[in-house]
Amino acid sequence: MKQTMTQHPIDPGVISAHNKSVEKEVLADYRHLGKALGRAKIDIEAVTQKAMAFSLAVPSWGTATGGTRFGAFGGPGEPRNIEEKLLDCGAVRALVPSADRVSLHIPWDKTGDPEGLKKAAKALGLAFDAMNSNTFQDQPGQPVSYKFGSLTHTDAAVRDLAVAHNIECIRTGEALGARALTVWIGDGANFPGQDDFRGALQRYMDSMRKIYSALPEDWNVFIEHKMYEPAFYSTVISDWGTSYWCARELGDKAKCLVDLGHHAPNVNIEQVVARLIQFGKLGGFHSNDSKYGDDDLDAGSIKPFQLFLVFNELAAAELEKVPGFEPSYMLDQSHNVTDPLESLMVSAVEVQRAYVQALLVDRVALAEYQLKNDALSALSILKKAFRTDVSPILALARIRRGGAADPVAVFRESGYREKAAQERA
Ligand SMILES: [Mn+2]
Repeated sequence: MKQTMTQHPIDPGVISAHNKSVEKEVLADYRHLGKALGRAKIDIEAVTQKAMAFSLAVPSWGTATGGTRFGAFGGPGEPRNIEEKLLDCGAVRALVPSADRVSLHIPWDKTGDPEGLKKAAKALGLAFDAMNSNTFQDQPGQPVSYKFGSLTHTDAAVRDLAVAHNIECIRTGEALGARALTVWIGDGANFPGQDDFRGALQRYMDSMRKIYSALPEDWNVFIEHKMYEPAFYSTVISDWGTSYWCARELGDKAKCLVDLGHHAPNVNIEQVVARLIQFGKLGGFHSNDSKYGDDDLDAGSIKPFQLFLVFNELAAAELEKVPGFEPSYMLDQSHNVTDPLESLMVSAVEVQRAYVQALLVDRVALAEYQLKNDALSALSILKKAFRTDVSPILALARIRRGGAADPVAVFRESGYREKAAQERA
């Protein structure tokens, strides 16, 4: 791996030339928005500072075409190893600076040189977010199979293997400077009667206690629930209630992770988020969007208002300084028909957009309308913030941190994909 001090996957000259060419318009739009917000007694500079401080992690696995269980149609220049995935994340980060962390998946991102990987990440302006374990696939040469489960398997030898793998993820993460482990299991049943519901959850807790006890002092473990798939009748960690119970039983370092696609259709996810905030157990997010199930579409592409409502709860908790509130924002998507890096950029911007819109909610007025049971006006307060086009704030926040006013346009102009296609042929 190259040991350059600072690496520029995207030529900074291309970014600054682009920014210069649109600077006048961005600033004019920004001033116009600043005036409108000023009338509502909102300081646009303070909002911009918060937008600049916003940070989210991109998933290493999101740099390549994910596909569906029916197949994947890969594009040119997709990364072949963790070093190339990291470089791709560096390209995203160069254009959208809020995407300044990477979430790794082991063993997909297994490395024999964590020190080198850490250096490479640092040179790209990246840090490592939560480590993700994988016990939903068998690896070559694996002595026992996860076909019928991992942490909850009926055979102790399989459970032990899955526990050991999670501990290996923690150790790798320690070497990389990560501070959390996300555990999602595919365990569950395809047929009624296949699983002993209570027995499986008991075995899960036995396994998780072993993983929990291997956590370093300043680490968290995030429990990610999912209603269905790959198991179609039931999953062991099916919903936020189960996730919450497990996290509470395990201890302070255990928290719940909300993947936006892991719920039944039409579940009120913002209310789930509010509950977890209230119970001090909200660990983080996997952002994506969906129409029917766990579709893993780009964040904000189908239900942007729902994303806003989720961030409305988060922004409220942040303003109220709810103790222990420090959620980790991550993307978790599968790209089928787009350039994966462009999708990651767009999603990173959309998540940040929802956050900034949520900062504009007039919470004093909202509380008054709630007290008066004026439902119509309460909704109008939320709609007013949601309808505000905060693009100039997002653009300026990116420009100030060295990113691009229009990330996708600069990415296409930079020739990064063409170059990758040549080098990774
Ligand atoms: Mn997820």
